[in-house]
Amino acid sequence: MATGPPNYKIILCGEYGVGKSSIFRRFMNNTFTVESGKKSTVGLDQSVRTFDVHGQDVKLTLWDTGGMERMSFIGSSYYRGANAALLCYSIKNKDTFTILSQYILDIVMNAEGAKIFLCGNMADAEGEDMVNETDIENFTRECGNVLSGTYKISCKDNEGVTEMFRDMASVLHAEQIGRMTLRKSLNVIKPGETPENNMNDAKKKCC
Ligand SMILES: Nc1nc2c(ncn2[C@@H]2O[C@H](COP(=O)(O)OP(=O)(O)O)[C@@H](O)[C@H]2O)c(=O)[nH]1
Ligand SMILES: [Mg+2]
Repeated sequence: MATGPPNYKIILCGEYGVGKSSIFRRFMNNTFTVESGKKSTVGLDQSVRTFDVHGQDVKLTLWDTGGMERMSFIGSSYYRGANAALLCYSIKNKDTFTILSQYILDIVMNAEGAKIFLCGNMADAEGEDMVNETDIENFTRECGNVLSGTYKISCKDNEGVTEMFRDMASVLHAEQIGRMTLRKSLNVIKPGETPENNMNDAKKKCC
């Protein structure tokens, strides 16, 4: 079986215009453009980057929506097998924040087991009716333990983007290691064993 660094799939979620493609471009080749609008390429975009997590290579594959923001347009392949969803909003647009619970529903329904991270983009912006700390605290409380991380970034100023992905890589990998350790300690299936003969062994031991 092919082995290599673990690879975690992350999907970008959130309203049109919050900066998902800008996050994607920062991730892919560390660029920023003021251009908005739907992608020129058709379909979904993916990019892979490797991060160092405590001396181990961990790959993240980031998926962008290609301009089809809602589940109904995007299709289930986008969500399928996702290890994480980056729930994006624009700090300078409250509407993109208040709608997030709908996106959480999409994620929970279509990407079972995916960890959800909250990302406020456009931290460089200044204005009147911005998403503030109280809004974020209230939302985080309402979400209970649904959120695995909360970040504020600026794609424009390149603030916090790499740190965010490094943290996500570390959280996702720690969870995976935890799951593997648990499986090992439960001794569910030993190498070369099938669940059936493992059961038979257990029966032999107890009878
Ligand atoms: N001021 C500011 N503008 C940004 C930032 N990130 C993205 N934008 C702009 O917001 C607009 C929408 O970004 P885009 O990445 O296309 O959003 P998407 O529709 O969610 O993919 C573009 O004009 C970007 O240049 C940011 O951090 N700060
Ligand atoms: Mg986009």
